[in-house]
Amino acid sequence: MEIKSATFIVSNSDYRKCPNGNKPEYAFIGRSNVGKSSLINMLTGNRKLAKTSIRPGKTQLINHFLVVGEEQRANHKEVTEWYLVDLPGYGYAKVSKNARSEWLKMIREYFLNREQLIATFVLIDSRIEPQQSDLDFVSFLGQNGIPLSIVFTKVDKQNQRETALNVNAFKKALKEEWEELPPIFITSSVSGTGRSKILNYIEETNKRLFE
Ligand SMILES: Nc1nc2c(ncn2[C@@H]2O[C@H](COP(=O)(O)OP(=O)(O)OP(=O)(O)O)[C@@H](O)[C@H]2O)c(=O)[nH]1
Ligand SMILES: [Mg+2]
Repeated sequence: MEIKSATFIVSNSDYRKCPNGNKPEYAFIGRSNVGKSSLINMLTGNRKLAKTSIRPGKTQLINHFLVVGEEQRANHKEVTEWYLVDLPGYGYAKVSKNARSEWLKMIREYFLNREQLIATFVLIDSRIEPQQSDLDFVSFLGQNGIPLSIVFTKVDKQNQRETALNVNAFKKALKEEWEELPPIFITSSVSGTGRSKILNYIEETNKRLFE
């Protein structure tokens, strides 16, 4: 997969106002500050595409970015168009209770109703042990039949052994509820770790959709 371009299209507070049409979309969700917007920038190779911040609570709406990619098929190259969708974080403690429940409602409605949603990346901070809010969100997606994969973020901030400990603890927690584990990616938006694996996964998914 080669990214030809990535462009901001629109921000919304309501899934009903998100772009029409049948382009597939891939959503990024996780606790505030986990690195969702940074990962979108890393994948598209554009540091300025999605707004990031050292302070949690930066992304407050549903943001659609249109990506034009060139993908390798059996004997030709194919240009494909799809969306990356940046979302606010869940479990962000520093906004008012009211704002938090509005965000959560907006997010849940998006996931439950958005027909163009093909797959969801649930981002988990690789530096910390399993958090209940993350396990709860994975359960919500799983119980509603929404395809997901897990993306561990910020692995540049520690050594591989520490990452492996947290990844394994999270897998163990997932296995208590699920028979089969989702795809798992290990990433750093600083070093670019995991970029080609995620883009390959999107390419493979697109291939099935566009053929
Ligand atoms: N070292 C390092 N820092 C990262 C990485 N990913 C994100 N960050 C930093 O973490 C902070 C939060 O990143 P964002 O991408 O804004 O996080 P977010 O999940 O979009 O946060 P909200 O929009 O607030 O929900 C920023 O200061 C980023 O620079 C990473 O892979 N490595
Ligand atoms: Mg963000």
